[in-house]
Amino acid sequence: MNGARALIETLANCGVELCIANPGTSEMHLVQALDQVPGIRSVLALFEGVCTGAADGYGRMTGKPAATLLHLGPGLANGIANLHNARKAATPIINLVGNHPQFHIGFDAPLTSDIDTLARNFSSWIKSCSTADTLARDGAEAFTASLRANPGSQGQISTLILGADAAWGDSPGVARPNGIPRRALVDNNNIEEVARILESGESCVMILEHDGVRTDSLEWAGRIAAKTGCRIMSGTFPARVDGGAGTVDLERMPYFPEQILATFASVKHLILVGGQEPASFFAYRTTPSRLVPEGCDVHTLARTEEDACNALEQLAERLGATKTEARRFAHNPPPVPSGEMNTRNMIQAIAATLPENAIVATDSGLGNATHPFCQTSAPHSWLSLTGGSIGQGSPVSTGAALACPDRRVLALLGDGGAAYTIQSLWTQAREQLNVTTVIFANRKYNILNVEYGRLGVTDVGPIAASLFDIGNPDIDWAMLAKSMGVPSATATDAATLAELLQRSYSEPGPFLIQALCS
Ligand SMILES: Cc1ncc(C[n+]2csc(CCOP(=O)(O)OP(=O)(O)O)c2C)c(N)n1
Repeated sequence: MNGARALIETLANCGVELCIANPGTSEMHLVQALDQVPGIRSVLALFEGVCTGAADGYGRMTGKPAATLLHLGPGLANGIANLHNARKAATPIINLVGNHPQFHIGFDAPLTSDIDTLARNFSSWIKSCSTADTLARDGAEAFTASLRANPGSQGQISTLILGADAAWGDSPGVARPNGIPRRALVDNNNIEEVARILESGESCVMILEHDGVRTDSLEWAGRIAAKTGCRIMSGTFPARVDGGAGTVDLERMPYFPEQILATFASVKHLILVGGQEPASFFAYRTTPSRLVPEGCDVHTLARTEEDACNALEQLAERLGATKTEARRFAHNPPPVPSGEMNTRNMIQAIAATLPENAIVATDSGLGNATHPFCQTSAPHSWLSLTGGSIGQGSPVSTGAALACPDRRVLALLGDGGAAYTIQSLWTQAREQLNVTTVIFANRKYNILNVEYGRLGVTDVGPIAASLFDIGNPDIDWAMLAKSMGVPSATATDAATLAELLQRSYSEPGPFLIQALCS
């Protein structure tokens, strides 16, 4: 058995079920092993940003790492933007990056580069000196490391950079899987301190992120909120939150810093559960980076890497809230709209038709603004753009559909963001994935116009205007989708948008709707 075969068999034994690949010559032995080892589904993506974003979507839905297979430094570099988003989401991923053997590197052949430096940016675990002897064991370590929660936004991405000689050399055999790492339990003093604050009667907001916004965590948080009167809120862009009718009523932090400061204006205590202090997405001259108002105290119930769910359960017990009824979202979807394609109507069409148990992936564009309006629609999982690097929504929807073939996935994409990773459609067609993609085709980078205005600029010059405009030529998204094997249609009014959404939900396979809007 060679190193590649031992590695792939080890990963399969650990529980890896999916490899999203864009291979090259240095990965040929890994490709051969994928051919030989049953249990790992191999899926081709035509751009590495799709591989890494799809691994992110898969990991958010299953809690398990998918493997990516990437071609040396340049292949990895193409995938980094979505690995950045995945790091912020704390998604488990294992990157397998091929490399030249050590003896070849000194010749500075064309694809030679410093892969470790690239990997350092987003990886919580890196190994680049494997031999055929160690490769299988290193794979088992990479798997374990991807399941270990880390502080702050270090993420859970393992990157195994393997020389071709480690892959083709003789291996001592398959390695045994390690145990699964557990999150650390929070200190009892934290729970007591937070309980006293919640009992003080002063205005409190609990901010729930990562482990703190999981469905079981929300159940405890909802009971605590009902018992004590505190507010519960997710961050602005949670990696995954399961919401909709019947789920615990949860607020969401707004986007702009002045909105966040206004939200917390009369709050005396912010309680962090699974995340960090609120910070402004961008720096501005007139607003602070730290979004905690004067006189508001910050307390940590559980840090990112700690067991937030257990901490909330203990807190609920301490407060006598385990049997309290949480407040829940009612089922009250809006009616199907008619009329022009304005923001309100498009949001309403999506909320009115959202199918039961859908997974919604958002990027730039209108998707995120749709979230609050879908909370009284059918239950769903919502996957946000976690790291601000646009071009994530379509790959994430692809990975979510690979993870959950029985659920409809809805990708809500701005046309600017969609253009980064539109190759996802081809993988969706080839694998016949149940993804409905809506592209809000306003032919512009609208948010950049908004941000430009926030600088106080009233006169948008011709160069600035051309840098925020993505018309001329207009991309025909419906035609582009068809060319990649995805059926499509165009909506120019809200009733048609709703009708196309419903049609796509009733038929298997992918579908794309070009929503023409201004
Ligand atoms: C990788 C990356 N490049 C550039 C940006 C800057 N950026 C933020 S939003 C945006 C345009 C989004 O346009 P679109 O998707 O059409 O949505 P709209 O703002 O029009 O609603 C750009 C270029 C970014 N966030 N990430």
